[in-house]
Amino acid sequence: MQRLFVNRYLLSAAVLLVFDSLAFGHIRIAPTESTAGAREKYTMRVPNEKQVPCSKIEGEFPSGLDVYDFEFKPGWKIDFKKNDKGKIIGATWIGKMMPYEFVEFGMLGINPKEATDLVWKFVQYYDDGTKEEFTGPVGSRLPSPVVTLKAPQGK
Ligand SMILES: [Cu+2]
Repeated sequence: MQRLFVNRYLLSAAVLLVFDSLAFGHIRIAPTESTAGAREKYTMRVPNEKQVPCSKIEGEFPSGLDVYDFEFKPGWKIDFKKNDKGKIIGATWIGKMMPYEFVEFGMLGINPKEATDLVWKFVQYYDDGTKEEFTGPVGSRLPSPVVTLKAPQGK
């Protein structure tokens, strides 16, 4: 009986880990592959992973990516962050996402001309004062979303 309980516990912990890292967990960017120099629509998927509302997401965009337009989401306000040349380098989304909800935010961008990796950084803020920083390397607990840019075909 004891043994059965332990095994079940381990199994569900393992299942949770797999689901968190593959299916539902974490802020993600899609697509994960695109073409250097191309225009692309990126979608940021933000799940609420806690039992309290989430009300703010801060994003820092990959260097070289030119994000020029944002999807309108009712109930959410977007503050842009610009550098001293007026280029948008990040944004903050402010709204309300309840437990068991997720929100997707679209962005239009122009990829850099070099075939490189686009590394996004996000910080998700919860109403209990906690935050999750998706700024780690690939394979870490809270990884930065990465988009791989391929060279255009025929070049
Ligand atoms: Cu997660």
